[in-house]
Amino acid sequence: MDYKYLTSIDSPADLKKVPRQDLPIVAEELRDYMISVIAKIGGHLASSLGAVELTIALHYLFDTPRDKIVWDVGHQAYGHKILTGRRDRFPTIRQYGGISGFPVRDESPYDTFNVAHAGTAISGALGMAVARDLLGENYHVVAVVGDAGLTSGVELEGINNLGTLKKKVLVVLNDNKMSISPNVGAFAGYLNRIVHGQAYHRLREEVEKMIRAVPRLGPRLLKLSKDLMESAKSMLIPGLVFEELGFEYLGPINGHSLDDLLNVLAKAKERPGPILVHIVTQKGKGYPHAEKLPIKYHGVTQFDVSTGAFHKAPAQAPSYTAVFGKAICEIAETDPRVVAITAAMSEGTGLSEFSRRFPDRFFDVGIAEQHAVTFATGLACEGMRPVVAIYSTFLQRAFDQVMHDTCLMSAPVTFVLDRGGLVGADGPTHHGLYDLVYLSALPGMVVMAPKDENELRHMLYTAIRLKAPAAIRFPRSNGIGVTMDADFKTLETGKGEILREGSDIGILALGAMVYPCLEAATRLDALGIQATVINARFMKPLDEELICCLAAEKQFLVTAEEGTEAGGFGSSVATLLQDRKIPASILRIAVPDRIIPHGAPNLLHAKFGLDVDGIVEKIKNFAHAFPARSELRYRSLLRS
Ligand SMILES: Cc1ncc(C[n+]2csc(CCOP(=O)(O)OP(=O)(O)O)c2C)c(N)n1
Repeated sequence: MDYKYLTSIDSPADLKKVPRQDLPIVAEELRDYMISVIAKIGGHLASSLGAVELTIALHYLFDTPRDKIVWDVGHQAYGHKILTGRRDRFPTIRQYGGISGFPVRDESPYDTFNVAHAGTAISGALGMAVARDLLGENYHVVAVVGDAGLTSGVELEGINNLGTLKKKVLVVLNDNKMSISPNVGAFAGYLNRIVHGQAYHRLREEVEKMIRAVPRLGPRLLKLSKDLMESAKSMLIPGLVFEELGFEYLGPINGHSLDDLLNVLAKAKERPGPILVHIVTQKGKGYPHAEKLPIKYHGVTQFDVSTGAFHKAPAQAPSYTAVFGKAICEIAETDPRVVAITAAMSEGTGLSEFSRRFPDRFFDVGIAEQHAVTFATGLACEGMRPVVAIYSTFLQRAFDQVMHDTCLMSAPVTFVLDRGGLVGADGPTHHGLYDLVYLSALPGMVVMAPKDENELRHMLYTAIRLKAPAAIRFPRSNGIGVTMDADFKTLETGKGEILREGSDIGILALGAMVYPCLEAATRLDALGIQATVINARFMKPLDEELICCLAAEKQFLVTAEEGTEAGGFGSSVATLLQDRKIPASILRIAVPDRIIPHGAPNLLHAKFGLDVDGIVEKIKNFAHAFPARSELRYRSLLRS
């Protein structure tokens, strides 16, 4: 497509030069550009397509970046990136060294707040508005929130606070009825009723039914009630709840009509206090395949623009997600106590099949990780065996609930943490690097990481049978391709597995690091370093006996984990040996304690020395640095 405007828009100032009646042309070009780029490199697509007109209207009307736009989640902000000077860099989005898939302050002054976890927009915007007023400044603050993000606890806390502080903040509610899958919950129902005016119509029907039941007076009263209801209509719909909470409410309006958007937002801009503009949009708008299958096009890999077909990678082993999804169904078939809970991620966490097969035992609680954990704990208190499937990064939000509710009551809740480790393109907000640390800090929590997809099945089975909270974390990847056992096994808690024996060094590997360490050990053989490799299985409790014996026997130990080095598995091993007064040198292979950028997982693994080459190199260098280590060790042991 030849662009009439897009190629000359390098900032919102350029956008403002476009005649208002031609803005739909910009919308069309923006969509075309987004689709053509994302088809080549993958990324979040459907939400950004739905927010195109809103993005144009906001930058057309407001004086950004002086006026602040705070996006919720930020996966819908691709258009915003393109219109704010990043058009040429857009093809690098989510790739190592390229621009981020989410708004990031360091990247652009137009990105006012770092986002990616849902629910933060209103709180962030309110903070900015309060700062603005305290500092005597004068600019607009706009929070853009999706209908699913709106239902998250943090967002509701923000609404609660904004409604009382009465600050001048414009909240745009972008209602497309979708989370990643269809939005769920009572609030979603309320928004739907606003859009369709059902609250009013239902009340009207109820009143009419009651009046008809009154003998004789019925017809006359009916006439009177109709008049009354008509005049009360504006009180009943729409947005009454928001009005009651201290907001002005405007809407619902068509979020794909630039005229409607510009008119209503211009009005909203002038209002003195909190105002909520409710716009209705379609996820995937403008790309028929995404309109039809918005869940599939929420986040995409490469695809063919004309057919919409995804480029399939050659068949590999099943993903950990898929293996979990199948295993929980198998276990639930024979154990009626098993229930599954997701916080708006049924597809991502592999629970779709469970939701179809066990609808009474499946709960999508919406973007509500905190509630999910406490709700699961309640279920566990009364005899159920809840499995809470949440991405490692999103469970961070429910840390207090895991401690205060699950752990303090020793409730048998199983936490299944997908995306443990480096997730790749989504970057720092999504890397699951902290779970091993934050979960193992909690008393009574059992923390496991499978070496392969077969072990994941046994760990799930084991966790569900434990009388304690347990967590299983695994990476966002395909499994190893191992043969699957027909039956489930209970693993002994806190016991590792010796996979290979070698006389010089001991490698303690956790989860996804086990196979790379095994391969590294084979390579080290050729360099004259014989390694024992242990599959640690448990981050907590540690296999103390095995670790202590290994430390006493070997020249040095290596710990390997795909998690942050600060307080992780390596630290736990070091602390154990220190406490037992066992002298040991430990090489810790882990992710450094700093913010890890986005980029393809294999690139990041190589960068931090977590791939086979990196492991070999690190061990080789460590061995060279301590040539006399073994003699030292034996002498010190003889002394003790
Ligand atoms: C705390 C948290 N949980 C889960 C997610 C995963 N997630 C990303 S986008 C999304 C749906 C957002 O829907 P909505 O807010 O309505 O925005 P839309 O994509 O429809 O524009 C979810 C659940 C997240 N980003 N943050």
